[in-house]
Amino acid sequence: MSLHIKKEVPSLSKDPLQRRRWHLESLARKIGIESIRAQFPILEIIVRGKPLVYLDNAATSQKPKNVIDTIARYYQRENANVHRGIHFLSEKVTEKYEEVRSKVARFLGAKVDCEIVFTRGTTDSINLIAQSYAYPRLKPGDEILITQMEHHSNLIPWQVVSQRTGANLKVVPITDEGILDLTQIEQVLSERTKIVSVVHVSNVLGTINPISELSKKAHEVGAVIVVDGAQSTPHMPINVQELDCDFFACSGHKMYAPTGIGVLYGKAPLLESMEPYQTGGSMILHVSLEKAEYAHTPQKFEAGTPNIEGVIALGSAVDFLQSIGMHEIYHYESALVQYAYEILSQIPGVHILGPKKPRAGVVSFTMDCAHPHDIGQILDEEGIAIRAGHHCAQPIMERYGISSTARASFAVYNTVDEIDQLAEAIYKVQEIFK
Ligand code: 7TS
Repeated sequence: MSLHIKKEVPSLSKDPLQRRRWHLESLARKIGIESIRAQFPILEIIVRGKPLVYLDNAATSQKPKNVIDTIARYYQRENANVHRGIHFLSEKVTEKYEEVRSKVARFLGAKVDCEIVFTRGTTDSINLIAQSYAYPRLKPGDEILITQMEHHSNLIPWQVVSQRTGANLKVVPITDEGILDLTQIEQVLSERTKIVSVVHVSNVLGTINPISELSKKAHEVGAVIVVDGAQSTPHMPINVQELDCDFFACSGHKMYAPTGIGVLYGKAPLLESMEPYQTGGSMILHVSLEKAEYAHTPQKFEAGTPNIEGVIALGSAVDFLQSIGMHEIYHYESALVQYAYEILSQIPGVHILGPKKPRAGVVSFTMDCAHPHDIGQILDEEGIAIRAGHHCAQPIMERYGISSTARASFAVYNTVDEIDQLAEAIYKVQEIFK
């Protein structure tokens, strides 16, 4: 069996999938999909004789031309070190670097620029919190609360902190549907809870967690809340005031910026109260042979020469996102993910993980007839890039009694046609393995 999408006049169609398709096409036109796609040179490449269909955006997104140009321009015309030179180039690049800090602060809704620390990515940001905030404060008997749907980046740092401090790591389970049971959270939260660390959007289930509600509950018991925003920041408007989180971590490379650059947002008084994560050049006020007086946040957390090119290109990635609009991106991508969910769930023998709605970014699935790696390989022959594996979230796999899934993950440049091609290729997998 293969897929046949009927081309009819919208008002005449009774097929909900067909209506969803037309709706998506009209949203795509509104968002300017053709001009968006034209900004990504990599989308023109041919893979195994077919045009690339890139559906591995949760691993890393592709980069628009303005980001690529920014990197080239930086090395061709702007390169110098920041925060240490009095010459023209150094002053200019320091200015640009700090301008991006302000831009990111506005993008995430931070109150002041010094709440934005540049890191290597989400993993680095969470490790910074674990080492600089949690490790010096936690005592035996204290509790750290995470969920069963965390990426390893928001699990292992807390395992290490609890091993070193004697604090207990508590895990909120997920339901069969792949959402958090908020009543369970209330039962686990207590005065002993010092840190709640939770993923905003699951990279496997697509679940969107109710962060502001969780923040309220965490604050009621005097805990701080850390949000892993790796999979939410590229797909929806983020406002840390509305989320009322204490820390928020994200990765540039999943939001159209280069690899090796990320952000940690932290409330200013918390960051000021923390010891540095790393020490060395560029993070001090004064140093003698005996001791050092540290700079204020954020410099205190940016020891050594930072990823200057990454920061400046992150600024261009934010420009790209804002040129479309985060609300518009969320609206379009939600419709895209819903369409993918609907079309894949109609294929016999395909099982999708996570809730139908609301969901963001990803559709992970298994098939009765084929292993996820075989699915990935056959899709690759069709020029379609997806990821197969445990997605660095092995506790989720364990929860559902599986070892891996196939995962299609989306970005603003993906189209309804690409999802149809994905579905066609999945029918092909069935034909091969039946
Ligand atoms: N948190 C979540 C929810 C993630 O999805 C990822 C990466 C990370 C943290 C770590 O981000 P990094 O930039 O520091 O590596 N997730 C994936 C993925 O799903 N496929 O490849 C990487």
